[in-house]
This record gives sequence, C-alpha cells and structure tokens, in this order.
Amino acid sequence: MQNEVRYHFGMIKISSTDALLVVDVQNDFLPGGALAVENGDAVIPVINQLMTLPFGAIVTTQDWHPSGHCSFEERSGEWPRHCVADTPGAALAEELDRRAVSLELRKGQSLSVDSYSAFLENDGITRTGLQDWLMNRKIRRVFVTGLALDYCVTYTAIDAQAAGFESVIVLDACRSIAPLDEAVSNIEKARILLIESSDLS
Ligand code: VGL
Ligand code: ZN
Repeated sequence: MQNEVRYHFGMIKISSTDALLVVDVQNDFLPGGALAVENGDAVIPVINQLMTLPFGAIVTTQDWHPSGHCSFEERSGEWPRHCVADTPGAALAEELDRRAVSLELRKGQSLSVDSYSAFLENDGITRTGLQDWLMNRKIRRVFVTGLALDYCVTYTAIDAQAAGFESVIVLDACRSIAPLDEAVSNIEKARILLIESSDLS
C-alpha cells in the first residue's frame, strides 16, 4: 500500500551533506504513552538502521513542554498533557540508538507558543537554531523521520524546504495520528518528496 505514494525511483546515495532528522521518538508518542501514535514503536528499528548510513549529521528532536503548556492547557489546549520536560514521557525511546546522534534538540518550551516544527515555533517567526546549525555543517539535504507524520514530521519537512534545504520524508520511518492517506495528501500538497528507507544507501 505504501508503494502507491512513492515518487522517487532509484536509489539515493547518502553523503556528508545529508542530515537525518529524528523527530519526537519519545515515550509519550509510543504505545502506552500519553499521546500514543498507533504502531509508533515500529519506526525505531527503521531509524536505527538509517543511522548506519554516512549522514553528515544526525539530529534527534524532543517535544519538551513546561507544565501548563498551551497545547494541553485546560480551556484551549488541543492535546492531552504530554512530553512534560524532565518526565519519563518526554525521554527518547529506550530502544533508539543514540550513539551516532550529534545534536539533541528540544522544542516547544515556550508556555504560550507550540512548536511542531524543529525549525520554527508555531508563530512562524521564532527560530530554534536548527537551520544555522545545519548550515554551519554544510548540510544541503535533510531526511525527516519519526512521530507524528501529520504534525511534527510534516511541519519540520515544510520548514526545512522553506529554509532552503532539499527536504525528503522517509515514509516507513514515520507513523501518523490521522489515517495515512490523509497525512500523505497534505505532504503531497506541500510538494515534499516521499521515499522509503529502502531507497537509501
Ligand atoms: C506532536 C502533537 C502535539 C508531534 C507534538 O510530535 O507530532 N503532536 N505535540
Ligand atoms: Zn507537543
């Protein structure tokens, strides 16, 4: 079924100007977590395998909210309480291989502004610093993986593209909250390239 949404044909060779972005593979987004994504844990072996490729940088992100964050505030919050800073739910998944990770970025730390994207907060203005960090390392292309496909992964991939990077989503290294075809149609609208991990070498 996932083959229907592939737009790339042929292998992509990973080099030092490529970065792997591992978005929010945190306990609260895994089965049993506060904001569990169905089969979220299935991304972990796929990402661990991708980490063995010769990326110039591997970045993990974490949703890292203060207690009382706007995204789960009583009146207007959209989500259940999740990824509260320094709690077990906010920790990276235990099984995620962190040996090759060069940056662990935490986002969504302002009380009143959420940050789905790893590049920009949801105000569309405030930068996280990731763009400059990647540019300083001569990264030109980013491969985005993780949770959830329809929120933090898509927002990150769109902002990466807007920041001037070539932006690619590795579909089998992601899981979505909404049904997959809905998530994919929004990615298609944003004209982000979708591939499978088996397209990479
Ligand atoms: C996310 C909803 C709320 C995500 C984070 O990581 O996709 N989704 N906070
Ligand atoms: Zn959040």
